[in-house]
Amino acid sequence: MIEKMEKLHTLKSICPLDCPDTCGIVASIENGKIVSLSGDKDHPYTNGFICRKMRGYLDRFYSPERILFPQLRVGRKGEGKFKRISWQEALQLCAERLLEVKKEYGGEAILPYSYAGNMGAVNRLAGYPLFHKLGTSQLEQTICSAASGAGWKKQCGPLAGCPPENAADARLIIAWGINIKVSNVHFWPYVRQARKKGARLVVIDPYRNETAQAADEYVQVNIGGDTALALGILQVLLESDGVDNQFIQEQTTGFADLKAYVCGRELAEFARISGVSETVIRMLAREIVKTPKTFIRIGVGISRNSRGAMSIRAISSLAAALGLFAGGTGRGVLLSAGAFKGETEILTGESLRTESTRSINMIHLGYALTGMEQPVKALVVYNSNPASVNPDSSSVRFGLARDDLFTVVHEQVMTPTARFADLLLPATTFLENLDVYTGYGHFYMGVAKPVVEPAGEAKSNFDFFQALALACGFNDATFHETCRERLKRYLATMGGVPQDIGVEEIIEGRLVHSTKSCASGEVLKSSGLKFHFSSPGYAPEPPIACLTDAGEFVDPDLLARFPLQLITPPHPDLLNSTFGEKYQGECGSVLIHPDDAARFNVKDGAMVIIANNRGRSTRKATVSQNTKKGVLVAEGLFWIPVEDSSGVAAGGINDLTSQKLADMGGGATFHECMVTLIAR
Ligand SMILES: Nc1nc2c(c(=O)[nH]1)N[C@H]1C(S)=C(S)[C@@H](COP(=O)(O)OP(=O)(O)OC[C@H]3O[C@@H](n4cnc5c(=O)[nH]c(N)nc54)[C@H](O)[C@@H]3O)O[C@H]1N2
Ligand SMILES: Nc1nc2c(c(=O)[nH]1)N[C@H]1C(S)=C(S)[C@@H](COP(=O)(O)OP(=O)(O)OC[C@H]3O[C@@H](n4cnc5c(=O)[nH]c(N)nc54)[C@H](O)[C@@H]3O)O[C@H]1N2
Ligand code: SF4
Ligand SMILES: [Mo]
Repeated sequence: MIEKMEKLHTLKSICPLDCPDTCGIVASIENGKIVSLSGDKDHPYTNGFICRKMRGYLDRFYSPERILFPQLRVGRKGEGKFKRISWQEALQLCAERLLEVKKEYGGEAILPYSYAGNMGAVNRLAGYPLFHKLGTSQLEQTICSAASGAGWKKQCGPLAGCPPENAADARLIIAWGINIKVSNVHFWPYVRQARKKGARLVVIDPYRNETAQAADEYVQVNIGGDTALALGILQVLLESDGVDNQFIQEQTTGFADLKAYVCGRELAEFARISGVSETVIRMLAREIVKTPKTFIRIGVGISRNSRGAMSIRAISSLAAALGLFAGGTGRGVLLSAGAFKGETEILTGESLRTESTRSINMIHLGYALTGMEQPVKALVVYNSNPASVNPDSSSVRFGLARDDLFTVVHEQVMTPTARFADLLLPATTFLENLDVYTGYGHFYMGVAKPVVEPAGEAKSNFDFFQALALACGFNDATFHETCRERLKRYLATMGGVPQDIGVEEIIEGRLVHSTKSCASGEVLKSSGLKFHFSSPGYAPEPPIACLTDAGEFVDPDLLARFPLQLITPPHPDLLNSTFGEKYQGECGSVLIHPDDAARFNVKDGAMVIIANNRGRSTRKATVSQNTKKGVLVAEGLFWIPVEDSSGVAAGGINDLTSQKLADMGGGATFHECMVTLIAR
């Protein structure tokens, strides 16, 4: 026993996943093996607990699915058959092929593809310097928050959100398009504390999600109907002088334009478009007026439709009319923290680029690999699993199956994308890496060091791309620096860090709280920043938050064939498609309203095909009043079943979603998808 105790020790780390909570994690290590992961008690926001996904992370870390060595494809594309090769061979082959493609077709024929599998700033962007040097096509990283970010920026400029901790003293918390109990679990304790003191939680969402089920009040809104709802509430507030006139006068511009628009329309129109009755809109406005301590937590999912950025613009305008940007006890509005910003050039090496090349929106990967002029000939994927997470994913698979495409995948486990690799390379996890992690749902930042040696021959993104750059014959200083050197250079430029905290201290594990949050009105005042209700810009973007068109939902050709709307929000046990390896063969369920189930002759618990003009996907039917008539809800990006139990080949849920873009920022429209049901 004593011997065992001596061998057990703990080391701190930080969760690398794309989750607003960015938790402090404690790894317990025994004889060189990690035996458990738990929440860091010293991290004020994590407060000692982590979600069940990450408590189970070691299953992934030590999984037989883990990729441990470089491998070369021997089977058909997508078959997933490989033979082991050495890193030296792999790097040489990779460098040769990329340089050949560049020589024959130009740098634009190479597409680097990455997203947020690893949120560490250095590793996330580690491929950029090499690809700038190579002069490849550039990737617009839009798949998650591009539309919401653009909408926020249009109204709020560089204003940060308010600290989530403020919510603990709120009397009214509004979860607007965010499933807190699933995708932001560390916000929930603040909700609980506030409710103990008498606060009410209102959830505004198209379906009664887990958070709505635990709320005091659930408001069922149409998908994309949030602008109408926010403006409807604002109209009622204006009628009863329920806005914060002092804040509007002192710290905003352009309110008169918005006021004229809102007061010039009928409440009935806002009710019809939002799907929320006039009575409920009035009730919400009354509740807000009587509780100045209101905190609005806005999700990102709300922006994944043709009116998505506008929804963010309208809700933030409502929040500004209420003066919530001034923060203060129990008050606030939070979409994304925006707490820290360093000089990205240090991470991306953009100045290495000597030729200007095309940009490809990552949402259009399927198109880029199939129909686009000037075809992509080499694809390098890291930090992402596009065969599962991209919209219209059958077009992605179709592209990945091309014999004339050279595909490199740097991955931790054998994902649906990895199966299509020509060259498959092993990636480390956060437990084997050095990096800095900044939260986007809170205002903390910290550095995590490796807690164990890399498994097998796995390399971090940083080490892989440094080695590949040298194999390509590039000799710039940046390709010779160590991860620690790059991290140090980056941290030295980080805005939001209090002046008395040094870089070495941060690298040694000091957790930093940002100086940038709108914690109180003083921060807003001292920064000299203002909220702009009317923000002139390029046409066709309207200067104020206003009603706009509903995209696919009003396309008569589609409505005639595919009468149901589908949304595909997160699942509690998956992080986008990460952890899919644990649920292979499972296709997940779909919520169907009883009236729709009756119409399409679907029985509860039966397998059902969801289909549209882009593809089809099989799920298990859950007939329930938790969604409304006409709206299907399929949680989770389960991996593509190669073949389901009855032998029907079908894709993942993203075979149904669209590559078309949201209203701003080039963001995705995952939650705007017309489908039909086929009973089986
Ligand atoms: N467990 C788990 N946690 C996650 C993730 C995960 O996959 N699993 N993903 C992570 C990532 S990358 C992100 S970006 C965040 C995303 O998390 P969120 O910001 O919460 O966004 P979504 O989950 O897409 O959607 C949240 C809610 O918005 C609702 N919604 C959809 N359309 C509309 C609309 O038009 N109006 C309104 N009012 N609501 C709408 C959905 O029904 C859903 O309940 O979560 C992160 N956390
Ligand atoms: N239908 C629908 N589709 C969606 C969404 C939705 O709500 N509905 N959500 C969208 C959103 S919000 C997002 S953010 C995207 C997410 O898209 P992705 O960022 O692709 O997310 P993941 O599915 O988590 O895949 C990340 C992959 O990176 C790998 N990885 C992790 N760490 C490392 C590393 O250090 N190095 C390398 N090389 N690989 C690593 C993981 O093993 C994993 O396979 O999906 C989007 N897709
Ligand atoms: S996924 Fe989110 S909640 Fe879970 S440990 Fe990571 S940061 Fe925390
Ligand atoms: Mo995301």
